Amino acid sequence: MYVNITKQDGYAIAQLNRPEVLNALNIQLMTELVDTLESLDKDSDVRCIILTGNEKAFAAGADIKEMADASAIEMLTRDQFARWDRIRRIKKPLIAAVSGFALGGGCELMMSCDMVIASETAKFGQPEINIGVMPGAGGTQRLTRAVGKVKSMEMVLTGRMISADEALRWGLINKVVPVEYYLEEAKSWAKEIASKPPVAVKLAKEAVLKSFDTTIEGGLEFERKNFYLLFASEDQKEGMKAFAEKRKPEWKGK
Ligand code: DAK
Repeated sequence: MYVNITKQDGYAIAQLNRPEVLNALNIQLMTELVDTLESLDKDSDVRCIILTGNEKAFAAGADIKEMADASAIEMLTRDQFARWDRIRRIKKPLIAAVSGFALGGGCELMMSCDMVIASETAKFGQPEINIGVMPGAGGTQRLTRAVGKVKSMEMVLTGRMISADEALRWGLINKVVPVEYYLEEAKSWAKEIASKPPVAVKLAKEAVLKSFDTTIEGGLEFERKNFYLLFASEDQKEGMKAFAEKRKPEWKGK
């Protein structure tokens, strides 16, 4: 098994487990990962998902040895994009807890998550240029949206790694903590999100993601519809009533 799962306090942790090659993302690992995320997405005990690796590596990229001899047609028929695309459709919040290397496909996988907690030892990069290719799983698009054109160009064209502090300053990640605490910090974020009304969490995530592929007009309209829809939920009635009664709301998830 290349992905370990644990569940607690309303959230799940999916841990990449191919440490001998710094969690290089081969097809088998990606298949297991996507299947795992989809099954957690359907699991009503899980309201938030942490994706992590180990202290040395979140993931050092796609498995270079696995794709080294592939032809363009083999790459095309392996249809790896279909697998990566399924991550984009996960509806529950995904938090990446990153320590060590997050490179190439590893950095792209991290950017497919909704939030990122990193250890001080984390290193981020899109080094594909150094092996004769370029980012292939969203790197040129998601990185540019996260850090802007010039910094994205710097990372993609030089292949240089950046530190956790730089990544934080550039807006690529949410928070940096000492290496002993990165997973604990991610768990505390996951626990907090798991305590929120799940339907509102789901529709809010959907609306934020919508901003990546729509005009401001279309996005605002989408947001408004999701906002109205929440007035059909029992949790909206409960949340506003509890506020007025100065008590803690009790969410039903409907
Ligand atoms: N693939 C395969 N093996 C890898 C690997 C990788 N990406 N990264 C590390 N390893 C393996 C090493 O070969 C080594 O294995 P052995 O030699 O022990 O058998 C082991 O992990 C430990 O690595 P090192 O000995 O190199 O460890 P160091 O601490 O010295 O160096 C390093 C760490 C991260 C700087 C170095 O390993 C490194 O540069 N790794 C490669 C980083 C890289 O170039 N990553 C980008 C890969 S290209 C797509 C989706 C995604 C992608 C493409 C298409 N589609 C949807 C179609 C993504 C492409 C990529 O990510």
